[in-house]
Amino acid sequence: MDSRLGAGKVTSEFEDREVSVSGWVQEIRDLGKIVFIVLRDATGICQIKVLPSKAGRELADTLKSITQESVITVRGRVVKEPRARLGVEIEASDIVLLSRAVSPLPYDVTGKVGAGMRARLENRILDLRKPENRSIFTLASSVSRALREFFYSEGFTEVRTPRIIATSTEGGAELFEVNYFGRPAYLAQSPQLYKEELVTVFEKVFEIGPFFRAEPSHTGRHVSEFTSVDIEAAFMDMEDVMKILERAVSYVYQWVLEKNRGELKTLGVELKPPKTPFKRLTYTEAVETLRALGEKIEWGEDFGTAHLRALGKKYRGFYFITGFPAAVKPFYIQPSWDNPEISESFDLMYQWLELASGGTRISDRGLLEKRLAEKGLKPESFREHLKVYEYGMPFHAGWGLGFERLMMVITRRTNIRDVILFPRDRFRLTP
Ligand code: AMO
Repeated sequence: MDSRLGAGKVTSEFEDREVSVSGWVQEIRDLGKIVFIVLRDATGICQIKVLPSKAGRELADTLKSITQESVITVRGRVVKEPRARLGVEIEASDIVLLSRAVSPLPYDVTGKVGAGMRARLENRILDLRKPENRSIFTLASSVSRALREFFYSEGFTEVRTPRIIATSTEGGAELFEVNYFGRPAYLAQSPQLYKEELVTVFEKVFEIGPFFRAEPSHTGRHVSEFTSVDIEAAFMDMEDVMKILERAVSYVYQWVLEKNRGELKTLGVELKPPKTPFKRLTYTEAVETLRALGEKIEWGEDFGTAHLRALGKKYRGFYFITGFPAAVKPFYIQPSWDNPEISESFDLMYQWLELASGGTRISDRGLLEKRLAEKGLKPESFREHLKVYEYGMPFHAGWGLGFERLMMVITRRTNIRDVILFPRDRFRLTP
């Protein structure tokens, strides 16, 4: 049994009691007659007081070896101290130094010395100990739990699809090749084809997991390894799954507003639940808006960063862009029935940031083969997938939401690396 008391739990409730706390030394101040230690663990911080005159020789020696970020166990009595944050502190009778940290540390954990992204990532494990960074990832854990709860409440089954695959789904250029026992294989860019196949078994599936893109662009919103939140549902079309996406986002906001007030406060974020339904705008309307704003764009072009920035200035909050040209969407998206130039597709945006994309899928094998050929892909490479269309394929739809992009919106961070524990990009493979 762990008999430790959490540092953040040391309150007046424990006054006059003997307690034991373990954690990291955030700060140590030696004032001669008195030594103060700020001790931190996962639950928060507490103040420790040591009076060297009262302490024995052994404790006095231990004190001398304690450095910032060392791990210690403190035993002592909780006493009233109006100047301490929680109105009490621990008067230590015994301290055990469990693990001594180097001094000086290569990185300032207190945040008193500012650090750029590069220095932060080079020292990521120390950087993550800062309260605001811990809060980001406590929130991320809460958001992934909220998403799971939401999907279960809507009758979805969680699935796990392969990360090592034989053919590309989202475009060949962004594929990482791996040597698979001497033959080429790839890291999955998304669970796309598998999740579509699985609707023939479970009808409604979701997956939250890492996917890989050999992103050549070095931006604040692209990384080589990201987390995708995917759904796919049989007997649904794009409108149906857009509504699910709205509900999912609202559910997450409500969840964190209820459960993560402390983290939001640490991050200085005032979160307001988004209003639903989200605004819907067609691709054609977006092009017209961009032209009216003086941007150059031809109908049929995909949006570049400048276009997205311009749209983001005009449309605040969450909104959908629907009906993209079939040419800019992947082969599995259903072309519109009344105009095959456009497709049954959508992106969910937050200002200028694309958060998710999805659509109604092609459920007819002949059309899927035709679209593959039109995209310059070999139907032969998709033999396994095409086979499934012979075994009873209902109409279906789904989407993929970038988990980290949603976290950027919730935490108001503009660099995706802020919301990834150990980000991977073109220039970063460690730590
Ligand atoms: P798409 O390629 O648009 O669609 O990806 C879905 C969402 O995933 C996020 N995302 C990324 N996040 C960080 N770094 C990256 N390199 C990166 N690439 C993508 C974005 C994006 O909106 N299979 C389809 C989805 C579907 O139709 O169900 C797909 O992968 O937030």
